[in-house]
Amino acid sequence: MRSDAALQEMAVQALDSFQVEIPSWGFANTGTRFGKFLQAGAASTLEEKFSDAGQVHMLTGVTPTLALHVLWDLPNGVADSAVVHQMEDRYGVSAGSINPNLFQDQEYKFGSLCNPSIEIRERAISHMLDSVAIARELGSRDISLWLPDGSNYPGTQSMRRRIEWREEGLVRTHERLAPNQRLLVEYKPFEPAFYHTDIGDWGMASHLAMKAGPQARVLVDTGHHYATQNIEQIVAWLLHTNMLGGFHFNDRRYADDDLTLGSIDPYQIFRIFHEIQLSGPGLLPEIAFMIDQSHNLKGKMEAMVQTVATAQMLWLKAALVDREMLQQFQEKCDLVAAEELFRGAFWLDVRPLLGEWRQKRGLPGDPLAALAESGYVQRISNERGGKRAPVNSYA
Ligand code: RM4
Ligand code: MN
Ligand code: MN
Repeated sequence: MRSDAALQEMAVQALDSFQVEIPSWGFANTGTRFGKFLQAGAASTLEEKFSDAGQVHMLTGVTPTLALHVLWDLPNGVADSAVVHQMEDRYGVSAGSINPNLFQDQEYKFGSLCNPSIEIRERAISHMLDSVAIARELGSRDISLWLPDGSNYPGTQSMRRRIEWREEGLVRTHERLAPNQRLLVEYKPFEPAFYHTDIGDWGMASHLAMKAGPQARVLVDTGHHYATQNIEQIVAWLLHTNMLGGFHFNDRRYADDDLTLGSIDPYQIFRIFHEIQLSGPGLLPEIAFMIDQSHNLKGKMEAMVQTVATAQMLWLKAALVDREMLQQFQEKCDLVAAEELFRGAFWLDVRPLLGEWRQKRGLPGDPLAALAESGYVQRISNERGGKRAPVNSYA
């Protein structure tokens, strides 16, 4: 049995090492393809997104960066970097990963980097290069690409030629990276295309990242798998091959539902965190933990704070697995002892440990309660409620 003092020490180490990036689009009005329910407090300007992110960071202390989506947040490209810098200074949060947007413009109806038209492919590559330039200007390490390309009907596109086009686009993007930058390649099995997706799974993403160059890695979005897939095993493989670049965290019940992390299956995130912690702390700076959620019904500020707190809790639980003992049980094939030890850590109520850690750092012990008490949501709802906020159109 480990002593309370030992557990506390482990908890401090684990929590000190954990940070997570929040997405600008998590504060904006989004919805499903059937409709959007607008929220009075939703952010519609870059400044409002930074302000919301600043609040989340103030309450939790672990979200120092904000992921930006180029077309939504920097519609004028590199020229908007100066405004972003002002926002960073004003709200105490820095620009995080830069997300190119290849899914919105009418030109991309039949694909972007994989479009049969060379003009459209060039346009997509030039957007990728702009994104690299924006990231450089903002001091962001990661360019995080989700490619929406695919097709809806068998025989209507050459999957093989599209592989070549995609490889070319990624190689050319990689050539522009500064030495400290990375290209993250996300995968998703379907949607918006329903027959084939050009980067459909982690194997395709791994291949493309390797082909692109040494600074490319795979991004795992926890919502982008078929229902029965063993995501932690994918993570174990990506760690083994040194191809894991980061995560987009969210939860799902059916598909890419973008629900609050841990709301449906917290055990899965625990299992993923366990695989990462098995690799030791040295690798952590190489793994970008990011949230990718959109809340159609739930309050956006509350959802974000809830998510960050859940991520911390699950990270802490995974840190408390007695890995040495687990290994002994595994070697002896003592199945029940191994399983009980493993899920025993998951059953632990770590909220007191987390509360103590927060208080020692001058943070509110219960950030969700502190958010409610602060009146921030009420204030932004009053201030922003009258405006008709632009609505991001993704499902
Ligand atoms: C996609 C994917 C991307 C995200 C967009 C908005 O399904 O998860 O990462 O940027 O949604
Ligand atoms: Mn994602
Ligand atoms: Mn998604």
